[in-house]
Amino acid sequence: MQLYHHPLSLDSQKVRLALEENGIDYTSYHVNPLTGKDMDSSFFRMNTTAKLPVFQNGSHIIFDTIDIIQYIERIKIVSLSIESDTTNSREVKEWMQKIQAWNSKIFTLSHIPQKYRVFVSKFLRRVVIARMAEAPDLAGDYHLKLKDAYETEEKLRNPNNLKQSEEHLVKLLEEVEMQLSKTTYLAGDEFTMADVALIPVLARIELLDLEDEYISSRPKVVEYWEVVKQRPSYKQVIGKYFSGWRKYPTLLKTLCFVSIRNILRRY
Ligand SMILES: N[C@@H](CCC(=O)N[C@@H](CS)C(=O)NCC(=O)O)C(=O)O
Repeated sequence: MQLYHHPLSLDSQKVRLALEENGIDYTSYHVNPLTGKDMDSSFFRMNTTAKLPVFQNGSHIIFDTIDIIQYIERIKIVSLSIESDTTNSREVKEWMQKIQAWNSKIFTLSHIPQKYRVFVSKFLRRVVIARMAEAPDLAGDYHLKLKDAYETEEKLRNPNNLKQSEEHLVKLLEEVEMQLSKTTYLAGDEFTMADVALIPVLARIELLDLEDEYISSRPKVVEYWEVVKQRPSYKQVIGKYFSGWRKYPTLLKTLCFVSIRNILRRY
């Protein structure tokens, strides 16, 4: 089994947490979207949305995050010949869908200093144009990615889009706070894939230094966040890259790569 992912991608983090929690071995391929690796024709041919993550098991390729997580759970159930626990699977799925409905893109990009954002997005547009020249048969799909990039820039110019995303996140966190006042974890007193979907959202808030606004005012979420951060899966998937000072070398590495490529005009 292969997973194409990146530590910075929220949906990749969800899938990697699911793999770690279920003890599933897989071959890991890092595809850094900030350096345009997702635009390499070898990857893009398989996945013309260029979105991460992509999970592959033989000829079976899955692009949807929830589908991948459910597939991973099924692998575990089959490989251990255990009874499928359906007692709270409806709640788990509902929570996963609710969390998945919040799109982190505008929220994240809006909280990155504009000079870095503009610098990286200009670089990425040049990467797409260079790849298009290398693989003309994929030009139509590369064009869609360029269009998408311009539309995102446009959305970022309208403050209503950020406002909507913030309101959506607040509503989600309020529901989570209410749930956590009744149960230890999101879908009951056991850790489930619903928690796997939520953890990267909290990690994104922390990465952007927005805990005071979104986490600290919600005591149950604060308590929960401290508990789940102790899990080996969190440390492996997120903590290793983003805990405290660690986020600086992780982000700096990408920025250096982009700067050097820009100076050399190598896209
Ligand atoms: N197919 C995925 C979408 C995954 C997705 O949106 N991934 C983000 C990273 S977390 C991405 O790759 N974005 C790049 C882009 O929007 O161009 C799903 O709905 O589960």
